[in-house]
Amino acid sequence: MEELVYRKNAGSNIIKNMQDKLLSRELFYWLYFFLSIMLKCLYFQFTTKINTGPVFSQENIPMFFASFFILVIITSPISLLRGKNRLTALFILNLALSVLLASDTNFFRYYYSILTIPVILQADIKLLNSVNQSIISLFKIKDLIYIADLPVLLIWLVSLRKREVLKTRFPVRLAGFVMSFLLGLSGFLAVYSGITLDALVYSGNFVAKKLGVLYSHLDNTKMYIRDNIIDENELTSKEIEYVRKFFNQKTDPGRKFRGVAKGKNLIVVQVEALQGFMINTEVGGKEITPNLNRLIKESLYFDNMYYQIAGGNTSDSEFVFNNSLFPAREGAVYIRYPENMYHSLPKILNEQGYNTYALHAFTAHFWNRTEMYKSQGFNKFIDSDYYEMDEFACWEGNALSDSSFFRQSFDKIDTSSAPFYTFFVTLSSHHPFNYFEDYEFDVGELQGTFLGNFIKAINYADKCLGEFIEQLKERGLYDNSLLVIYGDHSGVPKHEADQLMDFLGLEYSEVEWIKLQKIPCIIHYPGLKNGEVVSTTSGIIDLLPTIANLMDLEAPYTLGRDFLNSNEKGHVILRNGNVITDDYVYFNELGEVYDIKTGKLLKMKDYEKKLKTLLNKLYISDLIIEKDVFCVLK
Ligand code: GP9
Ligand code: MN
Repeated sequence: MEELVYRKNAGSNIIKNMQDKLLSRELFYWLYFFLSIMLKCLYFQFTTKINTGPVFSQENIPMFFASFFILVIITSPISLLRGKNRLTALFILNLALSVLLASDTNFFRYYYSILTIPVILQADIKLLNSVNQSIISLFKIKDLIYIADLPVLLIWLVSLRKREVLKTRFPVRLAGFVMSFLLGLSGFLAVYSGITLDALVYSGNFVAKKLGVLYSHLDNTKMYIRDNIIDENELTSKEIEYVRKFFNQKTDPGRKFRGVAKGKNLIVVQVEALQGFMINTEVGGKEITPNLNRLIKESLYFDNMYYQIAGGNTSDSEFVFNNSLFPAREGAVYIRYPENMYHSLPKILNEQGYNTYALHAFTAHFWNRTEMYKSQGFNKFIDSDYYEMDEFACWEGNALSDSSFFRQSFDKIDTSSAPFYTFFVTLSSHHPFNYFEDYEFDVGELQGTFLGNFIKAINYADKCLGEFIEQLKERGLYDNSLLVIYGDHSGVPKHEADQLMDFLGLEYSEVEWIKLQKIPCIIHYPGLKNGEVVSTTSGIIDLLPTIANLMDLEAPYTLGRDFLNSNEKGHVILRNGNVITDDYVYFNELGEVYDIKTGKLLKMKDYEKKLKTLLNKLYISDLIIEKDVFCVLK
């Protein structure tokens, strides 16, 4: 009897031991899977430089946890599978994610964005091009990290016998699935709620930086499904008529300054992060922008112009300038709508026999410029490949200095056989500005601070613009061209507002802050000697109609207005629905209107009608961009 009990106990002990062994083996397999994929995700984030600095710095922690919780969500259904199927599924998932991350890495090194469904659908053009052109240079030995663990895992999986795997009943498996899914979801939502996905910096890369590459893929897919499958995206004849009517109703604003630069070259410089408050401002008795200040004295200077970017940053300003449309509602119009038909400034000038060039000494595919410059009609894009990288000055120290950029540019284009349009996009004064910390411009007590470095960067950009203007004069182009210089967007993010307010002697308020989001705009036409300051509230969107008037061109499909002629009150509509006018500021999210001078809250009711008319332009712009209206409205 005793022996029987002993045997029974021994038997259940053996079973229990076996179960424990199997459980620990299975747990080990899962753990191995998580460690391996997390390592690969982190490798992706840092090898692409989407994230920088110490891996577990405060900035990177949300990305780390978000990646982990998304991985928990993705793997949770695997708990439902029986026996060895679970481990096989984990292996397949490991393989699939590894291939995805390796492809992302290669693609990112070339196109500066992760793979998205539209890109995969265009694989023949984009991916194969990148494969043909530089697969070997893109691949790095350390990328083997993506596949290094797979052979061992495979051998292990194949040699594993069925009885060596933990057997569980369905209710246990179901509980495992539900619990892990909920854990993943709640963990992710907790991280997500702590992140401000500020619309102004929204982009696939920004999402990947903050919430990891895995979530960025889910986010892209969600956007794709919404735009292409759920949304009824057909353009209706009613919509075409609506847009047509809107443009037909536009009245001729007037003829002041008409044709003062007719037939002349057009030289435009979009300056990185140049903000209005830098102009005519001194630090320790020295002007920050002496060259621009000098140019202003003999130019039209617009001191009340705002940038209007959304998710496409620099590229949005380029788009707004060249098309007089608003940026896309979400993401970058350059990336999301490159195949649309646009009535862009280069196209208008091409029709007049101009040669049109976009110049930017950076990787051509950044912001999808190669595609978008083509869509906008630029005859040629002079990108970093055209330049000798002989001098660096930029945020990562690896981009051509503005000085060298300007010095080399005119030798790369035809300036004699026909009038030309050159669209320069500078780079040196790009955030973060610590590259300029040791640059010789005395900023006094601001030395070593964010603002101090920004001021130095702008002082450097101004020096290069000074050299550029000298060059224009030496080449005889200054008196033969319409010169337009403007800033693309702000350089001081809101979290650095205090220092800026101190520097300018202002007290922070939302109204004061929005008033600081101005960019300077300087226009010089041949023969203009005495400068004039134009203080009408305006935006970059107004530049195309204004230039069209100065050059005696027709630009019927523009949403901006010629602010040298318009009899409307000055105003600008921002992409987020905020409106700034000569008299008031409307904050869209708050639904509140403030007096622009006194900062006093005004009665919303008095402005509702006017605002509705103004904001309708955003609707028209979205229709045009999202439904490619210009494809039929030519
Ligand atoms: C690089 C540069 C980037 O091409 O234009 O500018 P950003 O959008 O980051 O300001
Ligand atoms: Mn920029």
